[in-house]
Amino acid sequence: MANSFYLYQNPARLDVKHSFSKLNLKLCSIPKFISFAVLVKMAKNNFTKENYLGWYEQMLLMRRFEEKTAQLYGQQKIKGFCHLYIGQEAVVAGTMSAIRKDDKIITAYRDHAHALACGISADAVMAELFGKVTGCSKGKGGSMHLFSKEHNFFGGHGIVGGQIPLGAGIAMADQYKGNDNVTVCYFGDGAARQGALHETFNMAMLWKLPVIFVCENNGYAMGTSVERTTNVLDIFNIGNAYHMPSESVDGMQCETVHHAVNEAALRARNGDGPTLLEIRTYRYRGHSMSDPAKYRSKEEVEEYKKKDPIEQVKATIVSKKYADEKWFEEIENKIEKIVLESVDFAENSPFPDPSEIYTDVYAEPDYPFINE
Ligand SMILES: Cc1ncc(C[n+]2csc(CCOP(=O)(O)OP(=O)(O)O)c2C)c(N)n1
Ligand SMILES: [Mg+2]
Repeated sequence: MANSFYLYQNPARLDVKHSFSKLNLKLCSIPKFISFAVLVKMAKNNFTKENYLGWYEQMLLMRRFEEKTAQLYGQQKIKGFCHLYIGQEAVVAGTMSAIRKDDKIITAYRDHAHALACGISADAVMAELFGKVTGCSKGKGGSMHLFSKEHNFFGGHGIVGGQIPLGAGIAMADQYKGNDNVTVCYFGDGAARQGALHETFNMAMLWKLPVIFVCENNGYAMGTSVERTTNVLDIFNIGNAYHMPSESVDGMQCETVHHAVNEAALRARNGDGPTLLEIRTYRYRGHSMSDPAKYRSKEEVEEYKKKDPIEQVKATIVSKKYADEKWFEEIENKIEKIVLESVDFAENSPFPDPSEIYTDVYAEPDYPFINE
C-alpha cells in the first residue's frame, strides 16, 4: 500500500524543483542572467491545488498517526521515550514541498512526522515504536531513533543538538561529491543553545555548505520557556553573528515555510551556502508522554490551536473549491485505514532476536567486547 500513497501525497520530493514546476522550469535549465531575487519572486504565490491537497493529506497522516501513538502509549503497547509533533506539522509539510527527493533530512527525537513525510511507511514507523524487527531501525531505535538511508532520512537523534554538526557533515559529503543536493537539519529552540551549533555555523559558512538549519522554535525546551533561558529571544539573530542569511518564519502555515525553505534551497544549490530559519511553531501536547505541561496556560495552547495548520489548509481548500466534503471524508477514511493497518502490522511482527543486539551498532565487526 505504502509506496503509491506516499508518492502521491508528497509530489514535491519526486524530482522537480517544485515551485518552478508550474513555470515549467528546472534549475539546471535556468539561464545565468536571471538573478536569485527574480527566481525567488517567480516562485512566490505559485501554489497549486495539488500543493494544498498534498499538504492536507500529509499533515492529516502525521496527526492521526500520532493520536493513535498516544493512545497506544497509554495502553503500554508503546514504551520508552516518545515525543509528539502535534501542532508543528506545517514545518515539515512546508519544507517537503520545497525540496527534492534526493535532499537529505536530519532531526532530533521529535521525529515521527519527518520520517513519514520522507516516505517511510506508517507500518515501518509504527513497528519501530513497538520495538519490532520490521521497524525502520529494526526495532532497536524506538521513537527517538527512526532512520532510513533509503529515504534520505538520517534520524532521529536523542542528544539535544547532536544532529547539528552531523547535518553539516551530510551537506559536506554532497558538496564533496559535486551534486546540488541540500540537507535540511532541524533542531529545537533548546538545541540552539548548544555549543556545537556555533562550531557548526562557523564551518558551514566558511565552507559554504549546502545546508538549511531549521530551528523549530516551539517556545519550550522541556518545561523551560525560551524567555527563561536567554537574552536573545529572536533565535535567527544567532546566524547573523556568522553572516549567515537568517530569518524568522511563521511555522503555523505551510505557505510561509515553503517560501522560506525554497529560497534557502536555491541559495544552497547555487553554491552560496547555509541559511538559518527560525520557524515559530507550537506543540499542543507535553514535551513527552510523561509531561503534564503545567508550565503553560490552557489559554496559550488554545490561542495556537486557533491557528491550526491543518485547519488553515482545509479552509483554503474549501474557499478555493479544490475539493468537496466527500473528498475530505475519503482522505479521513484512507488515513484511518493506513494507521490501523500499521498497528496490526506492528502487533503481528516479532521482536528482534537477542542475537541481533550488537548488529548495526559497531562499524568494526571485531570490536573487542562484542564477542565476549
Ligand atoms: C545533550 C542533552 N542534554 C539534555 C538532554 C535532555 N533533554 C531532552 S529534550 C530536551 C529539551 C530540548 O528542547 P528543544 O531543543 O527546544 O526541542 P523540543 O523538545 O522543543 O522539540 C532536553 C534538555 C538531552 N537529551 N541531551
Ligand atoms: Mg523547543
